[in-house]
Amino acid sequence: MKNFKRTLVTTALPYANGPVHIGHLAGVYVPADIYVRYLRLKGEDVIMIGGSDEHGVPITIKAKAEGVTPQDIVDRYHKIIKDSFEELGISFDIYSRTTTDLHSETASEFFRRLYDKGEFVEKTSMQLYDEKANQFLADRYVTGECPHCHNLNAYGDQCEKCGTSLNATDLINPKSAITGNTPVLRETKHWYLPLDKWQEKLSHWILEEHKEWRPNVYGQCKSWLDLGLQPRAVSRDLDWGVPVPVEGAEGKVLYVWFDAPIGYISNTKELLPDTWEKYWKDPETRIINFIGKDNIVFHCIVFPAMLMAYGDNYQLPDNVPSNEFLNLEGDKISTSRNWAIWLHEYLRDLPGKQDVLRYVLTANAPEAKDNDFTWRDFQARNNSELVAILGNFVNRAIVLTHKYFNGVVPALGEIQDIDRAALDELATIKTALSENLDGFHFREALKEAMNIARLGNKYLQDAEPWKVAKTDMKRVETILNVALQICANIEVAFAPFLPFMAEKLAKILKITDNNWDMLGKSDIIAAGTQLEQPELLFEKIEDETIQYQLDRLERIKKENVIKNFKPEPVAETIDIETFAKADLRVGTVLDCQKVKKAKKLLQFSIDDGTGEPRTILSGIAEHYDPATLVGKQVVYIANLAPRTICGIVSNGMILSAVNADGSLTVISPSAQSTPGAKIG
Ligand code: B3M
Ligand code: ZN
Repeated sequence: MKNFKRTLVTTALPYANGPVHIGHLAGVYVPADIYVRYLRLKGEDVIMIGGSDEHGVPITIKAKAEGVTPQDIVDRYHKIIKDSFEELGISFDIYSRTTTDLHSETASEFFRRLYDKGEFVEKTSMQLYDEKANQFLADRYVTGECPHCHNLNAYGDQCEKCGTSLNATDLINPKSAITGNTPVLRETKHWYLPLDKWQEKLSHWILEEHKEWRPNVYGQCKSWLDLGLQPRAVSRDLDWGVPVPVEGAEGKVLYVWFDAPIGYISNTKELLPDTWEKYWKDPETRIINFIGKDNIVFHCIVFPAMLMAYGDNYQLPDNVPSNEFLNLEGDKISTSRNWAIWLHEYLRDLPGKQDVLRYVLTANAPEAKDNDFTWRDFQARNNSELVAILGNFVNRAIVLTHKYFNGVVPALGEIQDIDRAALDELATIKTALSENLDGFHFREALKEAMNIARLGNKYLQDAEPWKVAKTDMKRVETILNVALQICANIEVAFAPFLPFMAEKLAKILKITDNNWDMLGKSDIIAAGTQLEQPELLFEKIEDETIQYQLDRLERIKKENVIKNFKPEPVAETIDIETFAKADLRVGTVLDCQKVKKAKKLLQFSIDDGTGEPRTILSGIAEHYDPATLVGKQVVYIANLAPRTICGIVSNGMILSAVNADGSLTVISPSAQSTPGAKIG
């Protein structure tokens, strides 16, 4: 591997149009933070750059919908995102935003230089224009019929029903989302970055020089390159963003995907006004972009092309670790359907459990394929791994030291095979752990760290200090010294993954100067050190806590069904005579029972005013407790031909509404009516 002097880690800038959720965390921020903490422990020169992406059309749409300004929206979410990252221990050196003056200047200058160098091509095209709102319509602002599946509510950039990506001009019957008007086509001028010009360089750089990139990243790049790169527009007709710094470009801003990656540069400048350039322009800097899989093309193709066009020694990323997607309880995470676990809500509902989330998201990280987060798995990993393996071992070692030696670390005496084996194993684990971290295999790395705790448990189980204590206290000294060195190894190994636990443990073990070199060693804590009192590192998560979260998701699912309910199309038109043939009546329920051996059927006995009870069977047993229906009034079809079901003759049909979620509601008159009264 090439030798680098320093590392610049960037993390995708989340859009400030909503809070961040576990999918973002698992995909980008938790792995990036683990990596950066690891390099810091190794004493390397590393900075971690983050920030909110505050431009783009979705922010303006949200602002319009709420009747506030786009700035109001981004102020709100930037704060929520920044605070929640901090609380989760994502250790950015800077978390800034793209609405700063510094960013505007940086992005403007970047565009202007490319413009002056003749790196853009100017093109005019026809775009949809809303004459009532007096503006061009971004693709998202247009809805209409999908030309492929004829979904009537497709967006101008994509049909969410069939998944096809579209141009707004493809839509049948387009409508402006701002005014509802039918837009017209108008000519507009934009600047395009000719990616085709960079095709060869990009192909060589990625396909030849970066075969080590994750297969998902490499594969996506390859298929883009194989298709042949096309010029891409880098400006938009919009009033929210960095204005295009060219005369005659009024009403035009930089496309959000042009300015957002420049945000990495602006934020580095903001952090290090005097020395930022060495992180971007020195070939001895290694640049790593942590991103989600939907951002691959922008980071591996578009932004590198921008950097090459700019020149001035800007360096390209050395690696672009991108994860696949994390699903939630079997369904795709979706902001619009509120199908997510929002970080700020997690922190509110499960206070003090930052490390549990970090652990579960890493253990389940969607590194090679999409993965699923479930609350049951979250609980199981906490209870049977963090509590039962890690917490339990550390606690036993420290409690025994207090019990036998008043918390003073005993000396290592004569070493036996079992001690040697355990200590040797630590060095082996260190190698595997470091290799996995260097290769961005965080799941595997975490498993290796956990192996130290497993090793500790096994060691105590085999060495049995509680038994040996009856005969040989000298031997107990050695056993506990070894056990405590294993605890100290846990402290170092987990520091990148579970920083809150590591800090607590360091306090108890009196480790003040943490570094990766200590890992694998068997003399981290000196004999004679007075330990602090033990403290539980993790606590069991009870069923109620999990049930509360599952109930929340269940509620959201129901709300979504109702929100997305589309009434069935109205049936074929009939005339009044046809309708009048159906004899609808009101009746009072005299009795109602389940029909034996028929899961769905209830048997009603109805007072229909004739003095003779009428029997009607109805398939609503799964929706009603029959006892609750007795005494109620219902509406039934009185002249339906009798039918025999399960040996019972049914004389009519009771009317029910079929609701969005499939439940049935029996129809009743709004006030007491006469049994047998005709409806019409
Ligand atoms: N805001 C897209 C996203 O959050 C975009 C990333 C920008 S990284 C420069 O998925
Ligand atoms: Zn479609």
